[in-house]
Amino acid sequence: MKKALITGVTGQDGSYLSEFLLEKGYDVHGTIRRSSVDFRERIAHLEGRERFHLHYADLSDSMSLVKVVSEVKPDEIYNLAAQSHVQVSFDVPEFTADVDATGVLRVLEAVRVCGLEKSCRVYQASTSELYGKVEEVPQSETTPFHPYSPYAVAKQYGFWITKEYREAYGMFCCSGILFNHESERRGETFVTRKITLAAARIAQGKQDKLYLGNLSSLRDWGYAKDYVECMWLILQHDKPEDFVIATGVQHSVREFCQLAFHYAGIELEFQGEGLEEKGIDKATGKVLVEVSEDFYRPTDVVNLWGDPSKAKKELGWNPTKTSFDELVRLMVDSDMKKVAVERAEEHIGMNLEEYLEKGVVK
Ligand code: NAP
Ligand code: F7E
Repeated sequence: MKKALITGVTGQDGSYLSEFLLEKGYDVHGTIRRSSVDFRERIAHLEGRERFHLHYADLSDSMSLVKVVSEVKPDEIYNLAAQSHVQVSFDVPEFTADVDATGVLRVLEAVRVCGLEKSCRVYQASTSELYGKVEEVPQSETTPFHPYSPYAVAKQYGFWITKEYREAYGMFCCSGILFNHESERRGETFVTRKITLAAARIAQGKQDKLYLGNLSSLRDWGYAKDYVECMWLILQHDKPEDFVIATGVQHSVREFCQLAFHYAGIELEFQGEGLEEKGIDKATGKVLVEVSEDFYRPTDVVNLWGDPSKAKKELGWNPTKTSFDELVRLMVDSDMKKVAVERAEEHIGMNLEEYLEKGVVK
């Protein structure tokens, strides 16, 4: 039975990867951080399973990493842990560098200190943010990097140190250069989830308006569940190499917003430009989306579009398993249910007849 160690197991990708590897028969070990509140929602359904184990470790604490690597002796490590929010990285740049840059070095060194450099394969969660102020469209493995945020600069170190350990020590360590991938489990402050949750709340009368930043920003959005398969494929490949993982299809934040509201039953029309642009409900004329400077970044990456040809050809991966429309729909459906449950809970004092009569749950 193969053993995998996942750092960042409580995150969006960590939870899907755990499910994927358990399904493949792996013994799955994940690292978690101590927190005053419980952030294990995404993996709660896996806790207690025979082949699923949790360990405390932090990417800023090398000893904790050495300890977990020496205890588990994994065949594969998936280093997913990171301060992953680009806008937040402008507020906490030093912390971001410690975790997203030096943290990668700590994981690689832990493997060496434990004498596992010949047996343990390492996947590094790299990012399309490395292309930043893009120098080529679409972006592939040969496109030059131009990181454009403290997050991207830290991740660029992670990318290069992974390559360095591969070349210097012959380790099987690779980076997946993943473009944005989303899901029902996406953190609520990333733009897609912020939109689908707001669309669901507005449609059910729980929110009046949604404030966003740059509506013209372009992204190549895929489904996280499809992308974790690729992380695994990269480590099963016959040679250690880096891969771009993307759908090859690009949309704007505005388009995402329009489609999400459509699936929530509201047809939006955008009028105006820049800070004055507004998303208006065609049926009622009400302004539901406004632009706020608060969500603009000092430097923003505005044109990400990936070329997944290499992953398609060499890993046999299908980049369009879940289409953009399907992704938006499944996120909206999930948030419509979540909001309906929240509303039902608020009415918990009601008797069932009254409850159904008032149409609380549709
Ligand atoms: P996420 O939901 O934000 O999860 C990040 C995980 O890292 C969480 O489990 C978090 O733990 C953990 N973590 C944060 N700081 C840590 C530290 N100091 N020590 C140990 N663990 C720490 O991110 P995601 O979307 O799943 O992304 C996974 C990885 O892929 C990240 O490295 C991200 O930068 C990268 N990536 C993501 C995308 C994307 O579109 N999702 C694209 C390209 C690359 P807590 O739960 O305790 O906070
Ligand atoms: O922003 C614009 C924003 O925060 C996408 C991380 O997983 O993917 C993610 O980083 C775009 C940006 O993701 C709002 O300016 C407009 O241009 O959803 P996001 P991100 O920055 O692309 C990459 C690949 C990673 O590696 C990261 O870990 O949307 N935008 N209005 C907004 N963004 C947010 N968050 N909130 C807004 O209100």
